[in-house]
Amino acid sequence: LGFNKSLYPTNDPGSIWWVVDKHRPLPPGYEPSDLTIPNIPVRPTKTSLVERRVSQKIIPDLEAMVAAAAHDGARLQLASGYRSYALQVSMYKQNIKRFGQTEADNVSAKPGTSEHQTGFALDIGAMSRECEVQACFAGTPEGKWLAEHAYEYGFIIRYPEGKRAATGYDFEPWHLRYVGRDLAAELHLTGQTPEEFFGL
Ligand code: DAL
Ligand code: ZN
Repeated sequence: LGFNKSLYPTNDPGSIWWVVDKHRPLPPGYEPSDLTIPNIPVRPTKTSLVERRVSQKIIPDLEAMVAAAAHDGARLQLASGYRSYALQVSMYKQNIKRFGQTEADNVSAKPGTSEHQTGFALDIGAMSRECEVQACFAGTPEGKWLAEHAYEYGFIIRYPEGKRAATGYDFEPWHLRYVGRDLAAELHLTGQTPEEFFGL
């Protein structure tokens, strides 16, 4: 029995298989209609609640994942969920200031092309704050747990190491994208990005 690659559309807002990247921007002004704050630990921050919301579609599996991780001693925190177009504008500008245009484009999405705007992506931190938003997060207990188990809850490490040609971005072991359990398992098994798997 083969995997049905056309079960959900990859080009429709709201589809859990919606692929958003540098070549596939969101519709102008897109905002998910079902943004909700999940019941999981959040990274203490001065920023508004906006960042803590995600699409309701991912919440049951997100809460189950964080609980399972805690059971295994990995203390996950939500660092950043949904990001509006306007918020991405300020983050992208900050990154250009800090890193310059070329490097900023390897780590940060141009407004209107960020997966965070879909409501299906989130950045995870560890309660210890160790290696926050750095590649070395992959070596923390939380980073290792995610690499091993996130797919069981429908999440993929969206920007894997060495896949910049396919994804457009450097390794981000903290950035998860919800695609549902079936596709996440398939991508985990094949080691492919959504772009590679769907031939986009
Ligand atoms: N850091 C990811 C690529 C974003 O800005 O959406
Ligand atoms: Zn992210």
